Amino acid sequence: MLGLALALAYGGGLALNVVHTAEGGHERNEPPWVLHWFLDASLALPVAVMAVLASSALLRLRRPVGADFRRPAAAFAGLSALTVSVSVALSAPLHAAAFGVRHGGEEPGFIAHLLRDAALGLAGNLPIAAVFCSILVLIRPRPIAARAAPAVPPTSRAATRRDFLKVGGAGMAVATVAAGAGLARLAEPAEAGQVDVALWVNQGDVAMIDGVKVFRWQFTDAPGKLDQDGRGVVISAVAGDTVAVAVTNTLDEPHSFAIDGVVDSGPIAPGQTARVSFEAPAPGTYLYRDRLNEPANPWFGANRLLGLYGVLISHPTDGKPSSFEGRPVVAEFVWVMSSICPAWGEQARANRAIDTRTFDPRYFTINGRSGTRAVHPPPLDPAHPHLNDTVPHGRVGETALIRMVNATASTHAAHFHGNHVRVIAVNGLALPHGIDKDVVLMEPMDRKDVLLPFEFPLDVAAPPQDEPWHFPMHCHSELSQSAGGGLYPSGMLSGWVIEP
Ligand SMILES: [Cu+2]
Repeated sequence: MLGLALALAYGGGLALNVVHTAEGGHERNEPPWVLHWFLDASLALPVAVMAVLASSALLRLRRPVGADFRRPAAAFAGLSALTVSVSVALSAPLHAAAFGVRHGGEEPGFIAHLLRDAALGLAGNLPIAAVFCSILVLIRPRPIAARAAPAVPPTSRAATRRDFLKVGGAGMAVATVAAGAGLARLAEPAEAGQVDVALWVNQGDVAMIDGVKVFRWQFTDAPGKLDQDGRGVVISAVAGDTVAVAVTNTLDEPHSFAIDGVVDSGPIAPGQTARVSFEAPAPGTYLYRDRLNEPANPWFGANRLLGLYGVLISHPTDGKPSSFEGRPVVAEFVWVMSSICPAWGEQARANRAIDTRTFDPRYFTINGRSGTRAVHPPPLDPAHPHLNDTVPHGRVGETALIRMVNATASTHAAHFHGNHVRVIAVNGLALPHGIDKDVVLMEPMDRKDVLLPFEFPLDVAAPPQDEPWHFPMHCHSELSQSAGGGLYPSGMLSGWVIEP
């Protein structure tokens, strides 16, 4: 805006100065021509800046959501040229009085003089503004107008400097068991029906980022299987579906399968299979877990902390989880936060009772991966799409949904750099208008659904056209930051990417 004001003040000033000189106008102690132009234009600059700012404010109020940037730019150019011309012409009598201006010919009347100067200024300013704003459009062709004037005003918008980004997520096929499913696109709405799930309670060593193998328990989707990425099996259903789960306990001690307020298998003896059936609850994100070895406060349930947890997604019946200011969510991600304690793993390996006083998690993971393993996940493999499920990515104009679930016993705080996310559900409670946050607090066992809009921060003046932009996401919890000693090698770290 300062650039445009400069161009208009000095360019338009040139036009006026040329005409006044040509008709033989004079001031007392007139300086040389070029210097005169420069001085007059500099005097006009504050007026021009105010006029350009006023034009901008005027347009911002009326800028339609979703409009292309070219129209606002053209309107801005035209209006700025007009307001600057009129303001400078209005200030001319002041200028004339101060510097003793004499026109060469007959002195025109005030109104005639004003109109003439404004018209002259406009003739010079319009082409300048047109060129200036064409350059603006050329270097920034993305539709920034869509960032303004949300249909539903978020509570924190007025207070935030940055605009809001959409969140993308790993899409689950609706009404299927998405065992480790990753970045699928959202499925079409499905009929309510039956979802059959088979789970096995297994155990074994899981490799950490530093090569250390930690003994873990897991719900997996095949006998004898162990998921190295440790997110657990994601059960995906549509609200109202009948979900039938068969849980086989292959271990030497009882385990259970439970979702608070929905289902509880009770203890499943070693070698036994329990069959439970329940109606998929209201749309949202749920944590299932082994509820055994759990004190009164379920945060510290030992069997869950040893790895026996997973996520149930209940999709809305219309298949549309939400939208971000009218822009539909195109992908979903599931982030399961877990804390991994090698000491507890050894006690479980030795079939000893867990000594809860020895809980000392050395790894904090998202979908089983910590540190740079989650920031730079393995290349997307069609056979294992979940291997890229920690880094939401999408194009400008797209929105993604991240379903965050905290399976740890500690509070975590996911800080999204680059933009805000909109929290649309907290522990099953839908927030109709959402709450915009750049740090999402996750208490133990919390489930929060957030929308991430893929939009550049407003302070990125000219986003690159042909390369992806990466923004970090990191956990602010000190436990996670310094886990295992050091800075984040074993902590929760991730990111998101705007693709070209
Ligand atoms: Cu931060």
